[in-house]
Amino acid sequence: MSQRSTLATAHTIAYQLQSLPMQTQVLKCGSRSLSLERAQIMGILNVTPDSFSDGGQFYDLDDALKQTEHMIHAGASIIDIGGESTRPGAQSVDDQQELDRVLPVLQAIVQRFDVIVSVDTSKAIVMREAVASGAGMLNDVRALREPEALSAAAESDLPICLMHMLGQPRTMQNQPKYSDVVKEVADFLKERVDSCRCAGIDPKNLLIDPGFGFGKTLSHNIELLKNLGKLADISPVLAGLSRKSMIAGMLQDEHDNRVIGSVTAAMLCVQNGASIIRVHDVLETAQALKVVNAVEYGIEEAASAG
Ligand code: 7PJ
Repeated sequence: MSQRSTLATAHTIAYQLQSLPMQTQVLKCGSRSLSLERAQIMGILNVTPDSFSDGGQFYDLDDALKQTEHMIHAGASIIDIGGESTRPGAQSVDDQQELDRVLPVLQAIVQRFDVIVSVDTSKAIVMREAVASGAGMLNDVRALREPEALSAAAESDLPICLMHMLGQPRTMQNQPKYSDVVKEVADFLKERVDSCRCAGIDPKNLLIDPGFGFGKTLSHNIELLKNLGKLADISPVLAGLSRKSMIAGMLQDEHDNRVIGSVTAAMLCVQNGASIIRVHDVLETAQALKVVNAVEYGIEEAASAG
């Protein structure tokens, strides 16, 4: 039995014993709700000229909207817009540049589609403007450590993902070292969760993320994937490993197609307790997730076919 269903069963038994109504975690993302009873897919929309993997591809507004529509139809319940590239060695962007990249796309998506929009940013000003423009979730690879970010997130009253990163994007892959990667990442995330509580953020709004590839070697990433359940005991887990170099590292070949490797790794994350998976290839991931869910929960709600 997977970590997800073991946890779910333990919860069910606890509630049945107490004759209480079963509580499933539901995130309030502004005017929309998101149930975490089953794993959800977050589709990646990078609006940067230099982003890793799909950099430059969706920089144009029309292209960004087409890709958004495609991801929604394929099964994404969240669209994550990022205006700062955080690939190793990436240059930083200033406030205005990031606002100019993110806001027009965010506003256009909110106007046209019924979907939760998350904004991948570390800057308080981008968080505040994104909330004012209809964002339903915040996603910070620096876990609200930049000036004012904690208060901007607290004011938003939206779900926020806190990610672990060792160092800064420019240098993070220069020989990252841990004595116990799982414990150190968990301790960091616990400390950030505590800081959020102290800043007045409702713990129900917090998601955590080990930050695959952010200051980690391949073996660190694998260790974290195997032990994702330990993080899920702290808060619901969001995991992103789509097309990252850890996938190429596991495939051990020079071919550029990382899709099947990414989907497989995403399913392992789900089995190990992840609530949200952040991916480029939504259609392929959604298909795999349907198979996992059919086995895990039965086929009643999955489309029944011969
Ligand atoms: C992540 C992210 C991730 C969260 C990026 C890429 C690099 N946010 N933003 N988790 N990665 N929460 O898309 O490969 O792993 S940018």
